[in-house]
Amino acid sequence: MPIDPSQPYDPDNVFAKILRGELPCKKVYEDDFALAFHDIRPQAPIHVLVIPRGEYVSWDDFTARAGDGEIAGFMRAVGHVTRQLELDGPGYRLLVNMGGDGHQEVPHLHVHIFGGRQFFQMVP
Ligand code: IU
Repeated sequence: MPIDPSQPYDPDNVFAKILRGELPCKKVYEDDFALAFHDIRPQAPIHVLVIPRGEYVSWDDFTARAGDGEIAGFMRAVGHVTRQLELDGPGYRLLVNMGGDGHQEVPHLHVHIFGGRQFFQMVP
């Protein structure tokens, strides 16, 4: 079920629990701004999620409320992960689902990194 993006941040959402170490994940990278881990239902040979450490429901919430340093640090972490996965050569796709129409299901901002195959067209 897609989330309602106007809801307040739920500190018990699944990604908050992963951040606190209460649930396991297959970790790829972490720093002061972000945690990256493999998606449990991969939709490509490489499917990694990058989430900010801060409590943001969505891309909209993040870009409205996060500080410039937090936004820059998070963006840099996404770039670091794509290079760590050696996707910068072959290329990759980034995706953020936002709110109901975007079919966002987990109410903590996450950037999807898809790689390991060619993506021929935008998925509408
Ligand atoms: P969405 O952008 O909110 O639609 O994507 C949520 C993603 O989170 C989706 O690809 C799930 O497979 C993934 N996921 C996960 O990796 N671990 C979990 O415990 C849960 C969802 I719940």
